[in-house]
Amino acid sequence: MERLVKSIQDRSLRLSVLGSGYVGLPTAALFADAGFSVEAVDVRREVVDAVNSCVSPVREPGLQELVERNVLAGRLKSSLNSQVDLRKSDAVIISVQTPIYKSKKPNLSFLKKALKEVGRGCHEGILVVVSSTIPPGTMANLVKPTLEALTGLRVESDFYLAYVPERIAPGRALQEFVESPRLVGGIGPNSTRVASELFKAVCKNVIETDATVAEVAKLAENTFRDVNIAFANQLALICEHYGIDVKKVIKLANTHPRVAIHNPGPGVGGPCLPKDPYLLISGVKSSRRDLVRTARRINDSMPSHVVEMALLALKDAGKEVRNVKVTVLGTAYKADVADSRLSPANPIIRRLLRLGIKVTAYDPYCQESFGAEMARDLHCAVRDSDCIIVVTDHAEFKKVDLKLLRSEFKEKPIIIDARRVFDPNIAKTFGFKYYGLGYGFTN
Ligand code: SAJ
Repeated sequence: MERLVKSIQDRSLRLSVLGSGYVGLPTAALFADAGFSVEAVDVRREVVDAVNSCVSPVREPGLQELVERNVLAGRLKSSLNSQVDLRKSDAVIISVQTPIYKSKKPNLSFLKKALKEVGRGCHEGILVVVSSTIPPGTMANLVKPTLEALTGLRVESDFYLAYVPERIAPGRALQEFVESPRLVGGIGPNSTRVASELFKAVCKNVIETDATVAEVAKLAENTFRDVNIAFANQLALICEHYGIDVKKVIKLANTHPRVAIHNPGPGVGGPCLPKDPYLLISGVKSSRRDLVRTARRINDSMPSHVVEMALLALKDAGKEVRNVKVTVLGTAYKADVADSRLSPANPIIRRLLRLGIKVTAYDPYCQESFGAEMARDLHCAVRDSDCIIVVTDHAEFKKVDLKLLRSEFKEKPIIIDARRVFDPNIAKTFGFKYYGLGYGFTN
């Protein structure tokens, strides 16, 4: 163990990172930048080729420079899984996806495949870290027995095994990787010690715990956020009922020193929040998970609510659905990222299209249109439009000059503001019918 610790301190440790996606590639690049020799491994040849030619296949602020600098310095290289010999690595970080099936049950097939590969290269003294988000108990009941069975080695005495969940949000990945406190949960104290030493080379604050606590804590963070947003969404519907503004309500409630309600929106998207609550509850009986499931159901119902708002508004304006054009602003799942994974724009656009509505989408960062026509800029997007639906709160949308834009629209234009980016009074002044999520006023 001391040899491994020393190789971390003098940076002679050779690290492999399995999975070069949104989490794996920043991980590999940051460890390379800290002075380690790092191999970023992936099954996709285009990813491997891109990294080796100094191009980051993941769009994330600062990552391109980091990849380029470290590939040129010879500290970072990328390889296909089939080319990797983990026997040459002193440590491996597993950073593969753990999606859920349609049934909402965890799909651990990518992790199991990675474990097989690690099992082949596992040798005495190696440190194996899992960074993928996993259901509670996976380290103790799947990862540990699988690796021990494949290698004949014992965790803690022959090799080291820890769970170190990632906490990085797209758009701020590099900064958060370094600055957010990092949980390090070893299978035992030796594993915790070496994993902790490794992550201290990059992360400013490392908190030691055990593997199962770290697994539940990681899932608890995202589930808490999902439940909080579900509450904000339900509050928005309550405020619509009472004809008051949820923004004012939340602002006032949050002046209480122990209250911090999140923002309502058109739905919860992205790679984590729609899935992690299901990982948290996957192994427990139904009487112990109803809050989490209800929150998921509320958040999943928000796209439908937004479409209903639009249909009512069109009806009120006397517009026939088969003759209207609706513009969706934002296909990214959240503000200022080029990432449309599980974006609420998807169910909103697809439902509008199914109703026979002509839909145009515009997003300053994302090319994904979910079947709508994609406009190249805002003015093209709203030209001859009857209604805009704000799905993503990109900074660009908050700065929109409604006065300037007004002439592009057809008569009696409608704004469905599901992110509350516009001032309702300004919108009304320039002739828009304004409907905001949780804004319980009719025009
Ligand atoms: N959203 C709301 N209202 C809010 C906040 C967010 O509707 O008040 C929506 C967003 O628009 C988006 C979704 O929720 O559609 C998820 O966005 P998010 O800001 O919660 O962030 P993610 O999914 O990009 O990242 C989360 C983060 N977790 C927490 O903040 C607890 C991040 O730190 C994790 O690293 C990441 O999940 C992950 O990978 O697990």
